[in-house]
Amino acid sequence: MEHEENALVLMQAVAEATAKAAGRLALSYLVENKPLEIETKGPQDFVTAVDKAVELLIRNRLRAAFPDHAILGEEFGLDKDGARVVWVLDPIDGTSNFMRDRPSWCVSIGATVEGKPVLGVIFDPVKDELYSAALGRGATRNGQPIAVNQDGTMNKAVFGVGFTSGKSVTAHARQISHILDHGSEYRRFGSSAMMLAHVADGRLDGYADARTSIWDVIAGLVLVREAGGVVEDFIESGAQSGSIMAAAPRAAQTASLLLAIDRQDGQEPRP
Ligand code: 2AM
Ligand code: CA
Repeated sequence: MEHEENALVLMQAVAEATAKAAGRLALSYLVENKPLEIETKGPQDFVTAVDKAVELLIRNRLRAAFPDHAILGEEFGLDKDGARVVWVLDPIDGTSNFMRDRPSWCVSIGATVEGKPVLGVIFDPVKDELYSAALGRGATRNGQPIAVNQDGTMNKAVFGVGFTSGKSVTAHARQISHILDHGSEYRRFGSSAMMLAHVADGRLDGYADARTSIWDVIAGLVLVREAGGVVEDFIESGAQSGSIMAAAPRAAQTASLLLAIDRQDGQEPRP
């Protein structure tokens, strides 16, 4: 038991240092105006040479520190089957923002032990903010404890919402109508991990997204849970993608409803 805890503390320290190094590498491309070599993966879905370089940096560091662990990354996939510990990372979440030099992109590093999410580290290089959480150990931003927003007043609440090409535009419009009809506001950052980090520290009240990939959300989900929030996700089912919500307890019902609206594909359910 103590050994497990020590192992988690070590993993968290390595993940924090690695996320910072990775984020600073990515930021250096913007600061030094280096070519990004943008490729298109699909509609509104991009990858740059920086995503790949940053993922390689992270993989090399994690492999050196934990040779027995597996690594699953957005750009280079899973390196081995059957490991008890699997690192799950997105080198740049919010690539579309990154390549336009807009804020709201980050490095996201999470880990599962026997399929259960235990660790979440997100680094926002633009704001120089490091978010970190480990199962049962709370959540921090730049070393200070963070918590979800306790104010449940709907006409003060701000929800993050996600939309990915291929999902129902009608359902998305209904989600936004539902938020505005109840006096709340919405934001769409273009980075799932950043929105989750901002739910964890109370800057947002909740977040709902009908289609996410595990590397977009695992770290943020651990952060929100450890910051006292409520989450619904697909990760312990073993799936690599699905819908998620994460919210302060008093905003959780609305965030759940936003997913229900999407499931009904445009037919808003009765509250
Ligand atoms: P990315 O920047 O790593 O591509 C933006 O809508 C959010 O959705 C980002 O977190 C983005 O991650 C992610 N995203 C983009 N395309 C996606 C897809 N096809 N499936 C799931 N998530 C996607
Ligand atoms: Ca990415």
